Amino acid sequence: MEFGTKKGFFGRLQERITDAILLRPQVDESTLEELEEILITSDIGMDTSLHIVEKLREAVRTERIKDPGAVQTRIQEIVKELVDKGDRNKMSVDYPLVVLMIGVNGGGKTTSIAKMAALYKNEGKSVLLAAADTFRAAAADQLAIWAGRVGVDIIKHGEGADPSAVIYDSLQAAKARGTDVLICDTAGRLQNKKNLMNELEKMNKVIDREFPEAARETLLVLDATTGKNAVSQAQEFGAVADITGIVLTKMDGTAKGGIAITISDEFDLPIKFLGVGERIRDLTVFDPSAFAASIFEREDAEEDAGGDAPESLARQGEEPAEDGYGPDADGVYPDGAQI
Ligand SMILES: Nc1nc2c(ncn2[C@@H]2O[C@H](COP(=O)(O)OP(=O)(O)O)[C@@H](O)[C@H]2O)c(=O)[nH]1
Ligand SMILES: [Mg+2]
Repeated sequence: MEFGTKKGFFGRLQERITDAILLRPQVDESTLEELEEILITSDIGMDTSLHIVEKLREAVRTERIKDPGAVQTRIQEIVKELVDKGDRNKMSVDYPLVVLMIGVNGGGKTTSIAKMAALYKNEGKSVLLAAADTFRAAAADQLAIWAGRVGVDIIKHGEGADPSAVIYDSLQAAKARGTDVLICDTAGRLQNKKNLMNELEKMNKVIDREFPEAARETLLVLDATTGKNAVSQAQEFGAVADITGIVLTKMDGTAKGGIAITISDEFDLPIKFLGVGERIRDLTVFDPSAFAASIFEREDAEEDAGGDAPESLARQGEEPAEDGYGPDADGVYPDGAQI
């Protein structure tokens, strides 16, 4: 899979780190200071950069690391520790499952919902989509087109409808049909925090009341190319919602992989998925080890941070079934659309 820059999520960062370490015969305090500067001037935030170097300094001291190669390995391990939230990096495996997708407009919510729907469908799960972004008619239409392509059902109301009413109807439908996974799209207006909070609260109340037995996930969708903005969105949405995970989109168009580390570290939020393109298959289940390994991946490296698409949602062991969702080799969907 391509990740936009041939050098992967970390772009020039990996080169700079490798040079800083490997050009020295031996690791010393000045190596660590240089590393600190490189990290701080990358898209990894100040606090997380200092955190990484602090852990590295401790390791160099206690483990008496002198060999540059060993430092590389240690950095990789530290990054893995920061992004590895164990089972929290995985989606709930309890069903029925209700997933609420939140995030600002343009972040990739609707597209990610379609991709997730395809993943679940591919695993044999029944999926229903709720078009609760009722702010613009186009939003529900866009979701309906994706639902058609993926081959899952959708519940939608007219423009301007109460989002919670859409959720309510979707919950009744999900219960009546025995749906495994209900994924709810929401509007991404953040201009008025109070409104957003009220709306999310209302939707959550409806779900709690109507479907208390369902497992829940609230995923914040963040556009990785927006760097620091994505970090402040994590903060703002985190203040109004119980976020259970992050979908980091547009990782194909950026070398700003560091944002995954910052968000994992500063907000203790698990990354669950990486969006790596606009097509239905361009979603990978986040793998902490593979992600950390990609820091030192060179241009010719075969591995990527997500593994082979389509990914399995299963925690382990279960192989996804092969069926014919999504575009053919030329990128043409069953409905003739081309993406
Ligand atoms: N390159 C790339 N584009 C993406 C990705 N995810 C979404 N997009 C694009 O980002 C734009 C906004 O996506 P959309 O799902 O409508 O965002 P929403 O407003 O949050 O629902 C669309 O043009 C998508 O095709 C991704 O992982 N990679
Ligand atoms: Mg949308």
